[in-house]
Amino acid sequence: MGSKRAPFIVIEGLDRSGKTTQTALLQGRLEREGIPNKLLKFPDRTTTIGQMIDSYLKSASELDDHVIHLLFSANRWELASTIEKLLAEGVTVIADRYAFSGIAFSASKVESSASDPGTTIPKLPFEWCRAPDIGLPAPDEVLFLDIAPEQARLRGGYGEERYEKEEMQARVRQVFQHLGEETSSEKPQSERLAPGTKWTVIDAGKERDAVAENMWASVQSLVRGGLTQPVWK
Ligand code: NYM
Repeated sequence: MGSKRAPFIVIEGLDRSGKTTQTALLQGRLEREGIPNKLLKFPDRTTTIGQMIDSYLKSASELDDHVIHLLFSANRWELASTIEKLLAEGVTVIADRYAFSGIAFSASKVESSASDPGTTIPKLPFEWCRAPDIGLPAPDEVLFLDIAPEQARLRGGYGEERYEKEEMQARVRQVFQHLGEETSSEKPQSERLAPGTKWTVIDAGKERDAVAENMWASVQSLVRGGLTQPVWK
């Protein structure tokens, strides 16, 4: 009874965690299994907002930290109704990054403390970073591709974009780990950051095919079975 909807799966991770390769492999697997799917990538650099984000990431423009955070969130809201529509039509949605990246990167920006210049303090409070994404369709599962920043760097170095520095990546990893704990199914649902989201840590330091297998093992029953409950918000 009741029609089923498709699941929403998000892939998160540090820069150089293999996330884009693994997202493509997961999509290939869904194709081979005959499962209708749509791959989204955040930021979506094709929209007007996305172009502003792209320019900021390439350091071609400067924006206040609050402004860029809100643009990243707005860039997700631009696709919120599309995501819900696809899921209702039975199309599995895979997103390469989502709101968890939004929180992790912005909450990792620091400045030196005025009272104690030797220490750093966050530029944006965690709760402020979280607020603009409240109410977005929430994923049914997040696959967090976990890798130590030192190991990520050895994979050919970070690129030229903003945030691609080892100290920043180390802070981002800590915020991701915190988000994972807040999303953990061990907590009562009322206390979780995303009540219906399953958070799965995937060891991204393993060899490519092993990572792909672990990801598939984690999501296969979800994508084969579909869901009856509405999309989490
Ligand atoms: N990023 C990504 C954010 O800072 N906030 C967000 O909301 C999202 C979705 O943009 N370093 C950062 C993480 C990355 C950068 O992502 C671009 P990618 O996957 O390299 O295109």
